[in-house]
Order: sequence, then C-alpha cells, then structure tokens
Amino acid sequence: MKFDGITSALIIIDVQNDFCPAGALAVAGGDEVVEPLNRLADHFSEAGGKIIATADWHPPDHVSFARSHPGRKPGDALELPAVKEQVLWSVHCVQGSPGADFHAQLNLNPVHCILRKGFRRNLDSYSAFFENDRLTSTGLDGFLKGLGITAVFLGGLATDYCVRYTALDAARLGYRTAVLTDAVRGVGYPAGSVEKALETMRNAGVSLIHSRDI
Ligand code: VGL
Ligand code: ZN
Repeated sequence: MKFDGITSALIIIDVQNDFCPAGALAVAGGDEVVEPLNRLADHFSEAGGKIIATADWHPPDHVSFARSHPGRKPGDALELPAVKEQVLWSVHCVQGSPGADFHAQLNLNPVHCILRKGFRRNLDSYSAFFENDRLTSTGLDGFLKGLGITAVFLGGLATDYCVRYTALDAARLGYRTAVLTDAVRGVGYPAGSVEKALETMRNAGVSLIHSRDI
C-alpha cells in the first residue's frame, strides 16, 4: 500500500506498560513494537503525515475486568446489554496507574494526538474509532477526515483485539488500511486468535505489510 506523506496517518495502538512483558495483561514480545514504531513515527513526521497514539484508559471498576463480576475469572465471556460478547480481563490500564503509561522508550515527541478509550465504566473499547457497542464514536474518524487523511497504517498492541477492531473499522470507514506486521504483537487468547485476526483483516481488504516496505 502506497505511503504518500500528508494524506497518511500512523496509528500507534496501546503501547502501554500493562501490555508489555511484566505488565498486568502482558503480550509476548509487546515491547518489540517500540523500535519499529519509533522509526516509523520519525518517517511519517518528516513526510508531513499525522501520528496518533491511543491509550486504553479504564476506571478501576471497569466492566471489562473480571474482578468487577464476582465469581468470574479472566478469560470468561460475558453478555452485556450493548455488547454481544465481552471477554473479561485481569485489571489493566487503570487511569493514572504506571501500567497505563506508555512504554518508557516509545517516542511521543512526534505524536500529534493522544486518544484515550475505554474510560466509560460500562463500556469497553477495542477499536480506536468506535467503542464495543459499535455506536459510541471516539471522534477519531472526524479528526482524520478533518485533516484529509485517506490512508492509515496501524501498529501496536494487541493484534487480535485493539489492532484488529481498529483495522476493521478503518477499512469500513473507507480508509486505505495497512497493518504493519513487524510492529504488532498479539494476546493469543483464545488459541488461534492472532491467525484468525490476520485472516479476518485480510478478507476485509486490510493490507498486511512490513514496515520496511513503506
Ligand atoms: C486490549 C484487551 C483488553 C488491547 C485492551 O489493547 O488490545 N486488549 N484491553
Ligand atoms: Zn482494556
């Protein structure tokens, strides 16, 4: 997928301590996305592109936490009125906690916009565009369209959740969409979810590319 300066945006998804090794919801190799993303952010910045970083940002009693539901454990699924299936997670990315901080080596200097999501107690948000009720907008589509962005390049965590949902929404909203395969890592729960996510994204027209091909 062609990268052309000012109409392209790099979206860095949830590169936060809790998704990195030793974090509360550790993704294997999660910290390995930092180096390619820093390189890409400089590249986009020099070319006049836009750079957005998202952060998972939950209240301490968030609906996606298993501990908010007595008798449930991480990995269980829950039916919610507005959300078909909500996976329950260990407590992660609590607002203001060290686990919610961006990875210390992630270079935020070239980032134009930091977008927080999942801050409503009763609603989770995997996608950077719409929360898990699929209706509540984060405002990102308006931000990007307002800047004339037509192509988005995605990296970060996790391939099978926030990257996947963001990529599918981006493609549906009409952006040319690419996932940077060397700059993402997945949770891998349930088993096979990373492979399934890659296949679903590919079938939706999302390009899977290596960052060196930009
Ligand atoms: C994420 C699970 C729960 C993600 C966020 O960033 O992919 N996954 N919250
Ligand atoms: Zn979360």
